[in-house]
Amino acid sequence: MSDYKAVDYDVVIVGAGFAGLYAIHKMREQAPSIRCFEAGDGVGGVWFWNRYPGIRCDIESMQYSYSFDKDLQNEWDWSEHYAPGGEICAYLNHVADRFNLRRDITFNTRVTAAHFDGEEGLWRVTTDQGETLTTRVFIMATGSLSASQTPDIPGLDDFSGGTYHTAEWPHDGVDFSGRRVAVIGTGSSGIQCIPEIAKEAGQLTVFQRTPNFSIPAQNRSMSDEYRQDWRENYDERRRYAKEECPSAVVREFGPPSAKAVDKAARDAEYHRRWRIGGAEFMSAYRDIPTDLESNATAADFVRERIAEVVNNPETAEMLSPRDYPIGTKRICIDNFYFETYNRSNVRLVDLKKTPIKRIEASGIRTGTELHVLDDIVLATGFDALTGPLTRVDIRGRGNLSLKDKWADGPKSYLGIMVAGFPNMFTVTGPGSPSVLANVVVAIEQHIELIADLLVHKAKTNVDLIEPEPQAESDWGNEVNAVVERTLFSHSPTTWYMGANIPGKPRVILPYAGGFHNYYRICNDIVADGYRGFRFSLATEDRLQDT
Ligand code: NA7
Repeated sequence: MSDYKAVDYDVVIVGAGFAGLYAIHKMREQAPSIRCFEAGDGVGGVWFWNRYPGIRCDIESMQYSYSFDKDLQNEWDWSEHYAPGGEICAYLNHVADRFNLRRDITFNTRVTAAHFDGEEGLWRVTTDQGETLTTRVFIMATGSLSASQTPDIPGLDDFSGGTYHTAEWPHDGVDFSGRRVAVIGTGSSGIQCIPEIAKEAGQLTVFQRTPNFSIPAQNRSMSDEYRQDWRENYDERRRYAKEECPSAVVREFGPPSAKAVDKAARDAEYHRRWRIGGAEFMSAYRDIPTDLESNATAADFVRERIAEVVNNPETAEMLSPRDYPIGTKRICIDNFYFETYNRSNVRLVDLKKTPIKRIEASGIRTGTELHVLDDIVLATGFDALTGPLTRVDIRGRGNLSLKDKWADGPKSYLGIMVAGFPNMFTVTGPGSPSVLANVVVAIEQHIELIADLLVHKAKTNVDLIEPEPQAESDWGNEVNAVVERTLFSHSPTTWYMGANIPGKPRVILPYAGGFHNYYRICNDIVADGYRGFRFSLATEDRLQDT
C-alpha cells in the first residue's frame, strides 16, 4: 500500500435514505472513520422529502424493507400491506436508532463537490456549509429519484397562490380545505395524491399530459397471520426474490404467453390478479413485458376497467392510455384513483388538446380558458438516476467532470463504478436495475458488493479500485442490448429514457435485463476475481498519469 497522506475519513457517504443508512452500517465492519452527509434534517431520503397526501410505496412493505438483519426484519410491524410513506420514514428512523447510525451523519448539509486528487489518491469533498474534507472512498447513496424536476412553464413564478412540488412537500402538511387546487402531472405521485386532495379541496383540476396505466393496490391492514407467514418464510422468499425474480419482488409468475390462452381464460386470470391488487397483475403472463400482442391484452383489460369505473365516458377515454405499451411507463398502483373522477368537485383537463399557455397570478391559462386557482401542486417528477449524481460537481482523473463524461448518456460498469473515478461508488446508479427492481434489494446488493470490493482492496494491499474502460464500455453495450428485448423502446418519452428532462440524452437509464440476471452477473464477476475492476497502487497511477 502506498505511503500517502492521512485523510480525514476512510469513507464519505452522501445521503441518509435506505442506501446511506445501510452503507454506514456495513462500512463500519471495515472502516474506522465514516462521515455521512444528508441535506435534510432527518433520515429517510425520498421518504423524508416526499410527504404529499397519499404517499405510499408501490411494493408491499414486507418486501420493501431491509433483509440484512433478521431481528430487525422480525421486530418491525407494518400496519398495512402498502404502508403509508410516513410509516416507512418512521421505520428508517428506527433503523438509524437501532444501529446507532446518527453519530456518523451530519444533517442539513449538502455535498456540492467531490474532486479526485490523483497525486494523493483521495477525494476532496466540499459541502454547502463551507467545509472541505478528504476521504479515500466516496459513496454516492443519493437515490435514483431525489433530484426533483420543476417544469419550465412560463409564468410559474407569477402565481400568487401556493405552489408545492410533491417531492419537496412542507413537513407540516398543507391545508387544502375548500380551496381551488390544480395538480399538474399524473405519474405515480399525481395518482397517489389526487384522491386525497380531492377529498379536502373545494375544487380540484387535474392537468394531464399523458394518461397512465394504474392498478388498484387493494390496500388493507396487515393481519398477524400474514406477517407471521412472511416471517416464517423470509429466508426462502428473499432468496427467491434476488435469484429468480426480474424485479426482485416475490410474485406469482403466470404461464409463458398471454397468446396461448383464449380471451375468457385470460380475462378470468386478469380479474383474479386485479382483485389481489398491485403489480402482481403484470406477472399474469411472462411475455407481457416483451410481446406487443400479449401486452395489448393486459392494456385492453385495464382500459375496460377504467371505462367501467369512470361514469363520464369522455373522461374515461381521456384517462385511457392508448399510445404506449402497458408497463413501459412506470405502472402506477393506486387507491381509488379512477373513482376520484366521479366526484363532482374534480375535473380533468387534457393538455394534449388544450396545452398550458402560461401561468398567471390568478391561475393556469390553457388555450381555451383561465383556471382560477388558490394552489398548484407540481407532481412533475424527477431528473431520474443521473440527476442526483450530475447535480453535484464530481470530478475524476484529469479533472474530468462526471457531467461531461455523461454528456451523451451515462457510462458506468454495472451501474456501481465509473472509469476515471477511482474509489467512487454509485449505489443503484444508472446501468444497474435500480428503479426497475425492488430498490431496497438492489441497494443491499450494491452495498454488499462495495464492501466485498473494499475488502479485496485491503487484502491485496492496494489503494484504488476502478473499472477497466473496456469493461465499462462492454457493460454499456449490454445495457443497450437487453432493452431491445423489451418493449421500452416503444415508449421513448419516459423518464426511464431521460425524455422528461429537456436536453437529456435519450438512452435507457436502468439495466432492463432483470434483477435476477444482474445479480448472477455480479456474482460471476466476483467469482472471476472481480473481472473488469482494476485494483492499483496510487503510486502506479501517478506514474501512469504522468
Ligand atoms: P413521473 O412519473 O415522472 O410523473 C410526472 C408527471 O408530470 C407525468 O404525468 C408528466 O407527464 C407530468 N409532467 C411533467 N412535466 C410536465 C409539464 N411541463 N406539463 C404537464 N405535465 C407535466 O413522476 P412521479 O413523481 O409521479 O413518479 C416518479 C416515480 O417516483 C414513480 O415512478 C415512483 O417510482 C416514485 P408526461 O408523462 O411526461 O407526459
